Amino acid sequence: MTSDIFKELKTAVIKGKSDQARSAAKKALEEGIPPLEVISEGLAKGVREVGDQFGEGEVFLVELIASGKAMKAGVAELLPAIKSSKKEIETAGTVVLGTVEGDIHSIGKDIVGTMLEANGFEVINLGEDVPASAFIDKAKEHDADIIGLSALLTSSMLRQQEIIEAIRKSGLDNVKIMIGGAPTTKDWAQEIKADGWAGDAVTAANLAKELAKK
Ligand code: B12
Repeated sequence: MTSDIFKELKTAVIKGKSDQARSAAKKALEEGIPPLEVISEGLAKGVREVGDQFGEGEVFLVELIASGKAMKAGVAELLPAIKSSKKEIETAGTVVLGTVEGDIHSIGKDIVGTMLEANGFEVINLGEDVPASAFIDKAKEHDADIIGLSALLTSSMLRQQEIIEAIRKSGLDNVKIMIGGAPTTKDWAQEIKADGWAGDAVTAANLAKELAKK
């Protein structure tokens, strides 16, 4: 049953069991569940629960790390399936994507990157802890249409603001900037003068399509 597999995925992440997360993700795909649903209804529910428990001081960092690894292992099993759902043949544009300086969270950003690729974008994924200069240099080098800034820490949200200011001053006049990450909001995006915000990977791909057209 679908609810059983979602429970299995969630439990694997909560317990920090990478092998179980991987095999449950594989099983879910074999059962025909769309990969993004496997993430949102299974793996992500587990990692959020552990994140909340960590925030409340109920679990330690070592458990958060194990859950992060299990989430990443499960997602890695699903990314090829997301990518192969590629809808458009012509390139929709180029996106330079990264998690901002001071922040090493990668999972959500990588899901967004894969979803963008599935929607015809060329994605230059700069990884994590990325300074303003790297976003600017790579966007110039690849003549990017969009820069995507991910932040999962409240402290690194401020880096998003600084990086946007640096991009605006760099002469990259036509590049659009989109931001995301769990603590960010549409209001925050407006406040720091980003061109757009999205709360999940599907919305991020739709937003990117709109921004690339402008
Ligand atoms: C897994 C995890 C980790 C893993 C990360 C593994 C990895 N490779 O990414 C590890 C264990 C390494 C980790 C480390 C830390 N973490 Co942590 N972590 C989490 C956790 C539990 C889940 C994050 C996640 O992967 N979510 C699942 C994905 C799918 O969701 P997402 O990231 O939100 O992404 C989606 C959207 O936001 C959006 N999106 C994301 N990026 C982008 C970008 C763009 C451009 C767009 C448009 C959209 C978009 O689309 C994505 C897909 O749907 C969160 C809790 C939470 N609720 O977020 C804490 C959390 C973010 N971590 C926290 C903390 C404190 C830390 C540490 C500082 C702990 C420590 N003491 O060392 C360190 C960070 C060190 C650093 N300098 O960065 C706090 C932050 C608190 C705060 N107020 O800032 C949280 C909220 C936990 C908590 N409740 O306390 N963490």
